[in-house]
Amino acid sequence: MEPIKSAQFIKGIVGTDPILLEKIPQIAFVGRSNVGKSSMINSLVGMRNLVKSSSTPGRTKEINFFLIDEKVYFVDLPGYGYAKLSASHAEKMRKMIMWYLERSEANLKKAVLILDAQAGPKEFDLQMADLLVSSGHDFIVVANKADKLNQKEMAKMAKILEGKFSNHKIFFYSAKTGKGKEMILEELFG
Ligand SMILES: Nc1nc2c(ncn2[C@@H]2O[C@H](COP(=O)(O)OP(=O)(O)OP(=O)(O)O)[C@@H](O)[C@H]2O)c(=O)[nH]1
Ligand SMILES: [Mg+2]
Repeated sequence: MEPIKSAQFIKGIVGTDPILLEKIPQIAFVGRSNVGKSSMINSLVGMRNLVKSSSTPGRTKEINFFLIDEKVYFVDLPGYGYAKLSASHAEKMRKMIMWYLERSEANLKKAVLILDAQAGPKEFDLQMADLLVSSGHDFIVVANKADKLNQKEMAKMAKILEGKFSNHKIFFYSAKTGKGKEMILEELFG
């Protein structure tokens, strides 16, 4: 699989926008706050600072569109479902995400449901999986921050994830080291 050659930030939206109706397909990165959605996009494209990421949960506040190799949009969504976020912020983000996935008529090719490989699947992740299924979106599961696990822990987590997401492809990834990148790029573009 060839590496991504170009990536540029196009715009951030908070509601309806002409970009949603473009023919260019979208790949959306969804998941709880702080699981590493923004970091994963940076790491997949090989640009450290394309997307702002932060150790403070709630970093991403808009639905951000990045044009990848002139042919697909990576869509970085805000996160929610994180205990340390204020209830009002989380609710606002929840509504925005629901709208994008359920009602915006976005040209979504695939969703990437990211979760924390160490924390494992949380109630939120399962709810998000249900939402993706009910809104008709195809998705893969990525357990990010796999650099925090040893082999044995990873094997154990793989079993748990297979139990919860039996109909979906599951990948371990590390946005920190880039381990797992080839397989994910192959899945998204191959
Ligand atoms: N060890 C490790 N840390 C990571 C990895 N990916 C992200 N992080 C860290 O996790 C924190 C959150 O990363 P973000 O990419 O901002 O997470 P996000 O899901 O975009 O968060 P929101 O925008 O708040 O929803 C940052 O401190 C990152 O450096 C990884 O693969 N391994
Ligand atoms: Mg983010």
